[in-house]
Amino acid sequence: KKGYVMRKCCVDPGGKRTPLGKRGWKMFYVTLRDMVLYLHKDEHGFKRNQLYDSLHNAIRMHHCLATKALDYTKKQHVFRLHTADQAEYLFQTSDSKELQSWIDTINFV
Ligand code: I3P
Repeated sequence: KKGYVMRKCCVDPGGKRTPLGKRGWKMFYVTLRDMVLYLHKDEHGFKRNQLYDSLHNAIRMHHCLATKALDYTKKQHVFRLHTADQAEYLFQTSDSKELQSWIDTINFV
């Protein structure tokens, strides 16, 4: 699965709250492959900078959990991703169908 999503970092790996200045929403072209979620700057980056991107912006999906972020009301179609290393991210998708599709894909990889 792949596509554009918005991401917000809430809790960094290790469980500490993401510091102010790094909590903003940012757009990524996301691909899910071999149990790893790769966050690329855009589709172009997906093709050209795969290694760089994968080293710097990859989230291992093993023992991750994606749930609808019903408590986050500032944006629509948002899910929360809890990772095995205790990080927490919010991802905004384009519509409710995409939201469910990302959640199902992540939870059943
Ligand atoms: C953050 C940015 C986020 C905001 C976050 C800010 O600032 O404005 O959009 O989250 O609020 O800290 P920065 O880009 O300087 O990190 P929301 O969009 O959810 O309000 P927060 O600290 O309450 O998460």
